[in-house]
Amino acid sequence: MSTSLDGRKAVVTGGAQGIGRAIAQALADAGAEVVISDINGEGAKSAAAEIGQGAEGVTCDSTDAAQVERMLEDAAQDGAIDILVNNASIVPFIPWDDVDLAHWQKIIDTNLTSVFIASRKATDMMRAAGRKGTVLNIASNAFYAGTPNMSAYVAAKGGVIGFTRALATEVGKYGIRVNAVTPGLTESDGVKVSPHAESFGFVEMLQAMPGKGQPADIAKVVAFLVSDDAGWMTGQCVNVDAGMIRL
Ligand code: NAD
Ligand code: 4PL
Repeated sequence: MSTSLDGRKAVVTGGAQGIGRAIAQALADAGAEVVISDINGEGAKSAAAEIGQGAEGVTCDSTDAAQVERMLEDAAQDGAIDILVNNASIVPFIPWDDVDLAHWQKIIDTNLTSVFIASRKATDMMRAAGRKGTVLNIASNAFYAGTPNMSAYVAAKGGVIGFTRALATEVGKYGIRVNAVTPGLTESDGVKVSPHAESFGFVEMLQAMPGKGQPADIAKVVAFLVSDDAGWMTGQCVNVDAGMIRL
C-alpha cells in the first residue's frame, strides 16, 4: 500500500467544517501539507490550527476566479499543488415551489462553476510544472436518487460528475487523474443544523447497512483516491453511502 501522501501539497475547498474538514484531517494524517480554503476564513484558520501538521487556513470564495487563482498560486509556492479537493458547496433544502432563477443560479455557481474555476487553474499549473497531480470532486448520491427539496443541487452535482469524466479525458495525457466521490446523507456540521437532519431515519431504511454516515467515512475514501494506490483510476465516481444506492 502507498496511501502515504508524504510531501504532497493539497488544497481542500470548503474545509472549515463538515466533510471538507474531515478530508483535510485525513490528508494531513497521511502526510500531506494541507491548505484549507473557505469563504469562512476564521473557520478555516481554526480548523487548520486544530489539525496542525503544517495545515494552513485561508479565506477564499470558490465562486470568485481571481480569489481562487491567487489562493492556488499562494498554496503552490514551487509551481503547483499535487492534490485539489473541490468540496465547497451549499447544501440547500428548498421545496420545488420555492425554486426560482436566483436560487438556481446561486447553486450552479457555487456547486458547479466553482469546480470548473479551481480545476482550470490547478490543472494548468500541474501541467506547467510537469506535476502528475490529481483532482477529486465531491458530488452527491442525490444525483442518483433525485433527492427531494434539492433540485438545483441535484442538477449541479450531475454537472460535477459529467465534468469529472470530461476533465479526466482532457488531462489524462499529462498523467493528471480526476475522480469524484458521491457521499450519501452525512452528519456534517451543515446537515446537523438543517432540515436534512430529519431525513436520517428514512435514509437509513434505504441503506444496506444501518448507521448515520460520518464525515470521516467519506474522508477515508478520498484519501485513497488521491493517493498513488488509486493511480490506475481516473474519470471515476465512487459512491460512499452504506449501500443506499446500489449502482
Ligand atoms: P457544510 O455546509 O457542513 O460545509 C460546507 C463548507 O463549504 C462550509 O465551511 C462553507 O463555509 C463552505 N463554502 C460554502 N460556500 C463557499 C464558497 N462560495 N467558497 C468557499 N467555501 C464555501 O457541508 P458538508 O455537508 O460538509 O458538505 C461538503 C460537501 O459534501 C459538499 O460538496 C456537499 O454537497 C457534499 N455532500 C454532503 C452531503 C451531506 O449529507 N452532508 C451528502 C452528499 C454530498
Ligand atoms: C440522500 O447531498 O445525498 C440529503 C443533503 N439526502 O445533501 C445531500 C441525501 C442530502 C443526500 C444529500
